[in-house]
Amino acid sequence: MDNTTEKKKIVLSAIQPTGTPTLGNYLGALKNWKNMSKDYNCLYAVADLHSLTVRPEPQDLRRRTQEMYAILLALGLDPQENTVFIQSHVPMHSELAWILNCSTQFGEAARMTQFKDKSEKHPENVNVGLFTYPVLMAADILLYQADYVPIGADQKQHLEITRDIAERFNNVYGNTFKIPEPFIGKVGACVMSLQDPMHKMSKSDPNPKSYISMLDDDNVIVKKIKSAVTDSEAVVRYGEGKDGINNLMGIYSCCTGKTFPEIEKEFDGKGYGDFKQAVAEAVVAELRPFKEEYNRLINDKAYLAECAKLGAEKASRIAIRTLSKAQKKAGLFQI
Ligand code: ATP
Ligand code: LTN
Repeated sequence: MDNTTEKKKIVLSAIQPTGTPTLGNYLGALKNWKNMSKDYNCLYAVADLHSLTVRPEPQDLRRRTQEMYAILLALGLDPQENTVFIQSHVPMHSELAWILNCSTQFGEAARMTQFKDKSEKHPENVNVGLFTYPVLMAADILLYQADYVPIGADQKQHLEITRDIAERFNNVYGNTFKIPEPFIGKVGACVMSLQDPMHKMSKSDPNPKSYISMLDDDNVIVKKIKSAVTDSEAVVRYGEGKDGINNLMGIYSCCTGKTFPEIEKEFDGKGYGDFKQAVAEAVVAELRPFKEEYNRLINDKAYLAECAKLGAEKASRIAIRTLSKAQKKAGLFQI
């Protein structure tokens, strides 16, 4: 590590291998990961342990973890410059999570909206992992003394509990963890479903027309955007009651860099047909280089394994330092 790398602020984020990421994951999180990779010392993980909470088929989990790893590299992340790894390859995550469990109150974990939503949606499998999910996430972040955590707006509450857990541990045992800040991009913070723009676009939505997958073919992207729910006003402007158009404007803005007033001007006097065509073309152009790189990488399993090994080694070197510090502070007898 040279001096410049050492001085850079630390960024950590992770994504679960629960399916191909959507345009929402991309604009809300992954695009920022790539943008931050030049200016910060970045660590990015595939959160495979987190996804065990939804009990995936073992062969699906294995395949999806590899696919998600290839997706991260296909964003243009350099595995030498950045640390790109698979969470379960660094055992310190689970070890620190246990210690942090003991600094987390039952009541504060029970207040997490994601826990409440997921247990309501899947009453047949409300496992304890789902409950302590944010504590494992706190371990992911605190192990690397991260300064910033790029996430979509839906993960903000988990960042807040991470900060609370870290502050509590620091107060009880002495300064151990850096208190991380969330990094939430403005426009892509929450991309909404194309079919129900009151709800976020989600890769686990049963209706595939509601989301654009990052690996959808160009013609599928065009079709999905053309059938996106809008309103009957037929004027491209940002406003109340225009959730569908607001969402498409957000997507278009993220892909082209144009501001909302610029977009309104561009489509002044034009209908939704023209607007949707332009949004579709912008999304297709945005995802094309990524898709090409992904198709190349997914066929090179040896290269992926080599990068994952390097990532795990680099991550472990940092993680072991913080874990030992926390163990020592908490009074675990060390030899
Ligand atoms: P699932 O639908 O399987 O629960 P998800 O699509 O919400 O998953 P995650 O793996 O939980 O995706 O999230 C990965 C990252 O993408 C997180 O930082 C999250 O905040 C962000 N993200 C997820 N959905 C959106 C969205 N619709 N808009 C913006 N960001 C999003
Ligand atoms: N819970 C996050 C994924 C995640 C994460 C993290 C994000 C796991 N560990 C650490 C940021 C930092 C999610 O579902 N989006």
